[in-house]
Amino acid sequence: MDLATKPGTATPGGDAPKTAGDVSRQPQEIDGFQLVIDALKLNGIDTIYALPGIPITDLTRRSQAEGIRVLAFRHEQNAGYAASIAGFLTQKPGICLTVSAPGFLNGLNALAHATVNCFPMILISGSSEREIVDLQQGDYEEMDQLAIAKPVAKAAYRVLHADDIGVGIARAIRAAVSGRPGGVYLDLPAKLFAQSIDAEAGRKTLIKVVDPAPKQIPAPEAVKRALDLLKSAKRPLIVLGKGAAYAQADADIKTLVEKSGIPYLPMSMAKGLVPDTHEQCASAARSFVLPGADVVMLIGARLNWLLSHGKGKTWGGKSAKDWGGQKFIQVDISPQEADSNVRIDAPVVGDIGSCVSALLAGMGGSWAKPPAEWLSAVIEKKESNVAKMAETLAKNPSPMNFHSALNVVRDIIKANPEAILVNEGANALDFTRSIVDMYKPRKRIDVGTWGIMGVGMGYCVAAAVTTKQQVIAVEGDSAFGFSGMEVETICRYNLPVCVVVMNNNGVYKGTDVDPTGRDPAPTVFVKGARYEKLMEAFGGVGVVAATPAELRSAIEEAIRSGKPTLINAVIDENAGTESGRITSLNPAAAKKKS
Ligand code: ADP
Ligand code: TZD
Ligand code: MG
Repeated sequence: MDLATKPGTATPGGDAPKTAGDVSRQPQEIDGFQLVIDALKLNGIDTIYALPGIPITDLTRRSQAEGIRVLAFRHEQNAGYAASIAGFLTQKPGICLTVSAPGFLNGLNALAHATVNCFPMILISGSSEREIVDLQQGDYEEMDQLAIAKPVAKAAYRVLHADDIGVGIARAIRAAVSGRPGGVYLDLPAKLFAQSIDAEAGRKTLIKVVDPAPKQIPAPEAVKRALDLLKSAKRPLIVLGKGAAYAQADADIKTLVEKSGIPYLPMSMAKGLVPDTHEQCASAARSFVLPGADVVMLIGARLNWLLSHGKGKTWGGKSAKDWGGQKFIQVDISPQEADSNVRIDAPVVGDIGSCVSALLAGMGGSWAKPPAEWLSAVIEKKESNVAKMAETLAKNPSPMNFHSALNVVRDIIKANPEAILVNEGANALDFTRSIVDMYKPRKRIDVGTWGIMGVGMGYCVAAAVTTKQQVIAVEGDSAFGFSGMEVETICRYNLPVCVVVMNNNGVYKGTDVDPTGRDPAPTVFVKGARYEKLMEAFGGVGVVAATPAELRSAIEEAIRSGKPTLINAVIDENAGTESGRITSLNPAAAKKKS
């Protein structure tokens, strides 16, 4: 089918000829709206996460009329997070569409999030009139959006002429998905949408991007260097990061892990890339394998704060700045990543699919497993920690705590391994990550590199739409508040999303008080809040669950019915700890240490 102007498809607001008589007398024209839609469709973009308004309302309408799925949100930040995670899940850039200045700024947070997390996303924002913006004459929603987006985007472009739309969209797609993926900003001024050019000539300006994320083959000597180092290891460890999950090289990664026999540690969003229940999984022995390992192979994981920068006590160093003495292999698409925190002895630069298959080829048929003492020490540590956790999980305290509630979620995910688990909060995040095993790749999506609150409902929408699977969101009550209004969006599109709000009456805990007695403490909320009524308000199912049994039957029913459901899981308000697992990052704790 011809993707550019089709007779009879022009909608009000476009500049296409109105009658057959016009068509015979005038050359056919195509407007900016249509060129944007055609360029997106030509490149396989089938979904847009949006919030309409001047100047992009007609772009949302006409995109929908042309078969693109347009999901309209209640706040651009949530549309943006949805687009970012759609990029992670599909390897296609997730598109977020917003209005100018305030809408753009609301979407900007997600653009930065996409860049920081290496997710491919394009934020497309309408903008006001250039001449007025540049002279700062006070236009409607005036803002120099391109300049503001640049520092947080991987790339940022503005298109001023309709015949540049094809190039603008092609560049945005390439920048988002090639190399290290990231967030791209595309500025489309209001005037552009109304510009009309000759349809025939306009169509010729569109570009179908060929090979948008080209393979990057690692150098043979880099692969050999890495394998030689791995071979020499007495206590090797593999760390899988979300870059490895993104790469969709699932079978080869599992083969690499199994062929090498090396214990592996999945980062949060890499859980399930190889099942958490695999005998080589060392998650339950994390604090043993990190300082204990002598050679560590990082696959799509950065040595940032989440891995204590590769040094300090976590890695067996004597103090916070000391290196632990490990040698590192780093498999990553970014040639600049190596040596960012500690020395990387064997960088392997390339896309993970190509790197892992080259490593596998280099390993050949007879690869010696790591020394038995190391493997048995890891297993021993792991078994004792798993046994301790099992004891805690078996308890059934009243009121319910994080463990007894998450024991239920753990069983449910085991029985429904295809379900997507969305997770945010502090304790609600940390406990879920350590208690709920994942069995399949890209099934766990969470707060990511920044530990950001607010991704929850946007992620739920995008996960349901792109995967068509059941979504289960485990949300701290604070975390949920950041995007809670999108339960209307979930109901409107009737998505199979079950939100479990871990309601402990506040941020970390619900027990703080204002010492002056005037106000509620900054960390606490209305006690006994009825979050489930929010879902009921829009026609979804709301349930209060005060016991693990109630929680279990409510989630099972949500999965059975596929209906939008919100379960208010009443958790002991004393149960959490300050900042969950990252208490040590609080300035007061850091002060005590120094
Ligand atoms: P985690 O938080 O799980 O540790 P990070 O976000 O820190 O993961 O690291 C992801 C890494 O993966 C980034 O350094 C990024 O460059 C890399 N990466 C992303 N996609 C690919 C890919 N297709 N091939 C190789 N490396 C990739
Ligand atoms: N704002 C944003 C955008 N991100 C953040 N991470 C924070 C604020 C600070 N913050 C955390 O790091 S966790 C958290 C906040 C506000 C909420 C924790 O409360 P919760 O979870 O109810 O979601 P628990 O289970 O009560 O710990
Ligand atoms: Mg809470």
